[in-house]
Formats: sequence, structure tokens, C-alpha cells
Amino acid sequence: MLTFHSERTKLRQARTELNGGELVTPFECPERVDMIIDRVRQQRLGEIRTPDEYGLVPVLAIHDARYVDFLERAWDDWQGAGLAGEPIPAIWPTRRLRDDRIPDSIRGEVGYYALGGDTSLCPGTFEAAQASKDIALSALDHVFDTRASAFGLCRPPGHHAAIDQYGGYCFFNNAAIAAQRALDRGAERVAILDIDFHHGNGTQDIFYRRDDVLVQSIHGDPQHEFPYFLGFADETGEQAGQGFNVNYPLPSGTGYADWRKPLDRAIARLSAYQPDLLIVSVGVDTYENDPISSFRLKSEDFSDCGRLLKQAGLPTVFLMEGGYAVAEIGINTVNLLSGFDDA
Ligand code: Q9C
Ligand code: ZN
Repeated sequence: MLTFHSERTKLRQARTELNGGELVTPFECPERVDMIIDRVRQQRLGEIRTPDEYGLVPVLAIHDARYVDFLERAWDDWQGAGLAGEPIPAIWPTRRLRDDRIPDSIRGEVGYYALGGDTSLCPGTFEAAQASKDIALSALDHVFDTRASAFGLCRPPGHHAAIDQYGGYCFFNNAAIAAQRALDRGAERVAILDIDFHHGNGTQDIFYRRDDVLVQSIHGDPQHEFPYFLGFADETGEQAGQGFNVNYPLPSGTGYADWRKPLDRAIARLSAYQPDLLIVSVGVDTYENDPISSFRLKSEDFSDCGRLLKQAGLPTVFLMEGGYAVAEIGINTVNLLSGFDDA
């Protein structure tokens, strides 16, 4: 399988993440990319290619123009306001406040556009987010053109990013941007299967009223896991999209035997939908030793998961999302991809 990779993804080098009331070094770090690409080389997964550049047009097919402009200038504006740390919001337009007015000062804007306080901004974030979507689009185009599968080593990840919101380490929704490109290139139906530990709230929200993208997600129950406020089983889509969103929340401590049951159901639902192609949002934060997650998948389970995904029989674009056990992230990710390739 071909891998798309860019060193530009490492231009985001944030220093701070708000975690348990402390500022810590972010879990979502550039070393994640090095560990995965090292393992791709070591295991000879296949050729590694540099992505093409697609500019902002495909981003604006999904995201709000003012949001994109905000991301581009946020660091400079924060510095210009004389603020010393990295941008993290301190107030949001939550319940009891208005969300129909966008502030014109940077501290207010950060609160307006952030969905959480976990993800700080820094110089290089915008460029890395652009490289990440270029990787997703290059992988999509390769799969669209050849019907062979591909891996996009995206970073930063994308599935928490909504039309005009960043957070959960995500800025541009790479899977959504790639899905839209497939439709714009003539696909009639696209399916997204999100196997990251966390619910892909951004992806769900973007396609919630549409029937041309089937969105399925297997994740930690939001009753007690991030993003807490979306990802429940009763969220099935609205209007034309009714029935085209499927959530499979699972309890803390879920191991592979119970994790693969919803995977089987998701694959059955995929077969019924008959999409032109499948986009897998790959998170390996379901791993038993992940520092911020609570499932118990073992490294060999990722190989079996890849094998099962092959059964869907679809041209498949794998896009990297989460996974924070840095020492094992390469093993787990490449196990999944090799499991698919070798099936
Ligand atoms: N500070 C993805 O896996 N914070 N995002 C968790 C630790 C948010 C994860 C608490 C986790 C977001 C792409
Ligand atoms: Zn995750």
C-alpha cells in the first residue's frame, strides 16, 4: 500500500495542552509521524510519496471562510495583543450566552472558534493543517484513479474539526475534505468509518443532513469520554440524512472481542450502502496502553481489524487520526494497514 507523507506536518510544534488543570506537552506531537513513517519503511509497507498541493479551495468546500481566515492569523493576532502563552480560550459561547455574534478581539475569537481548551494554537499550525489535508486529498485521488487503497499519514488529525470549530487536536476535517472531493469528482456515495477511540463529532456534524456520505463511528461512550456532547447511539441523521449516521458507543475497558462486534455491524451496513469508496478515519488510541483512552486493544488486534476491513471489498483511503502511545504507534498503525494488504 502507498503512503502519503510530508515533513510539513511537523511544522505544528505546540508547547502546551491544557490537561487536568495543568499545561503539559501535547499528546498530539510531531514524533508520532516519525514513529509511523519509520515503521512503514521498516516493514516495507510500500512506496512513500509526497502529496500534491491543492490550495484552500477544497478546504472551503467544507469549512467556513471566516474560520479559515481566523486560523491563518490567530497566532499573529495573539502575539500582537501582547499575550505570552499559546492561544487557549477562557470563555465560550456556551448555554445561556449568544452564539450568533463573532467577537472582533482575539481572545473572544479563540473562544468562539474552539470547541475545547485542549488544543492550543502556535506558529506552523496553519501550514501543518494544510499539509495534512493535502495528504488526505492526494491519497483520495490515488484511490479514486487506481481503485487501489492508500494511506494518508495526516497530522494534525481532523475528525473533531467541524465547519467552523477546531479542537481535540484537529483544525481541518481531512476525512470530510477528501469525501467531498470524491463526490465532486463523480462518486455518488462515499462511506466514512471512524475507528478512532473518540467520537468524530466534526465528521458527524458536517454530513448530518446528507445522504451522500454514510458516517459510522465506533468510540468510547461520550457519557464519560471526550467529546462528551456528541456521539450517542440515538444520533441517526436528520432530514435527507436520516439513517445515514450510525454511532456505536462502547464502555470503558472494552477489549477486542467486544470492539469487533460493532465493526462487523458497521461492515454489514457498508455493504448495504454500496459506496464508491471507503474512507477509514484511523485512530490507534484504542490501544491498551494509550495514555488518554480506555479501550484495551492489543497490537495484534489491529492486524485482525485490517483483515476484517478488507472484507468490505471497497477501494479504501486510510487517513490518520489519533493514537498517543508514541512508542507503539508505528507498530499498531502498520499492523492495521498490513492486515488489510495481506488479507
Ligand atoms: N488532555 C484525537 O484523537 N483531550 N483527538 C483529552 C487529555 C482531547 C483526541 C484529554 C482528546 C482529543 C484525534
Ligand atoms: Zn482519538
